[in-house]
Amino acid sequence: MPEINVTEHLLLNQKKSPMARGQFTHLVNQLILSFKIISREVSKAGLVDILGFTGEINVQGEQVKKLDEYANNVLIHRMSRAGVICAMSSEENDGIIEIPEGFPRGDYTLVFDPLDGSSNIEANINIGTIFSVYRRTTPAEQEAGLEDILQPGVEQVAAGYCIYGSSTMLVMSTGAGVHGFTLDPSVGEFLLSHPDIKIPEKGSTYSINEGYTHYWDAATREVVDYFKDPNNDSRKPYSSRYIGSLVADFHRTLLYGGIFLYPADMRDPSKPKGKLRLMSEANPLAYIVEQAWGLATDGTHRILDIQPKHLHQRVPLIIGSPFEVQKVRDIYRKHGY
Ligand code: AHM
Ligand code: MG
Repeated sequence: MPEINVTEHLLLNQKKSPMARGQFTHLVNQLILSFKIISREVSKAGLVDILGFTGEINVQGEQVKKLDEYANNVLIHRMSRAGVICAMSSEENDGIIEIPEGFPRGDYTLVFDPLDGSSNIEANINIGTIFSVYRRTTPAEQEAGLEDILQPGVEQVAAGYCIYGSSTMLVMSTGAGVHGFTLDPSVGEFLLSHPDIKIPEKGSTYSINEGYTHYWDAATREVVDYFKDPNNDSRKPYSSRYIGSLVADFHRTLLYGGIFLYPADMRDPSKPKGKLRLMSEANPLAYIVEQAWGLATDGTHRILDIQPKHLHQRVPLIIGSPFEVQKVRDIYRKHGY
């Protein structure tokens, strides 16, 4: 296969996806540079004194790790000065991130989780950056605001994630399929390694934090029982796989098929909607999975159709191969969802 990088791929696919115009290409190039910088820091994390907590608590009430903060700063700094974004939102920041005075504004808004799965950093487990790009909805002369960001996932014009692991890989879609690019450190470029990814129609693994079984409702318990049942449609139990790092669990599910679930639970009455965030986690992965012919639901609604009400809204996430996601929807429907 001739070596081709992300920008070349975008330009080659211009007909299928009209996104490869100058401003959008520049946006992707700035994201890529941010991912390379974050990847460099992640890969030397064991070598420098960058691991550990900063001692601060982020807007979700979790302790902030130094690498999360680093990744967040890289993305905010680079993307707010790129001249292509008019407003941003990060999982680590309470409100909307405005573009500093004096820098040009562009047509796009960006939502990101700078370093998902960061509780796994010390164990050398894959972590990743997740992102979504939208086009602004308000007139360009106006200062961009919340409404330019709070759009349903179906309005995304691009989304993806960069996974930092045994190799660094960018998986993204601009609405014309899903393509994977692996960072070749010897040339410093993300090269096309996984063209046109399609999730298998049916898989053989399920992925859920089963430690919370006692907090689930009857429908979710029946769902998981189905996957473990030797008499299910596959006539054998599914294998259980759970890393606890969404990007890693999703990436495996995308490539091998099967299902990932983070359902609602009764653990914390203040979080009745699950743990994962609609804007920075569920929407971009739902966009990717649908572009790869998979499905994503909150149990009742298609994730991409949900109208977000606030930036850090949580949502149950059930995502993966069509067969398994449809099965879960059927069981939930039977329980009156
Ligand atoms: P984070 O954004 O604070 O890293 O939290 C999200 C992570 C996901 O990567 C993962 O799927 C989930 O939390 C795991 O949660 P749990 O430990 O409750 O299973
Ligand atoms: Mg996260």
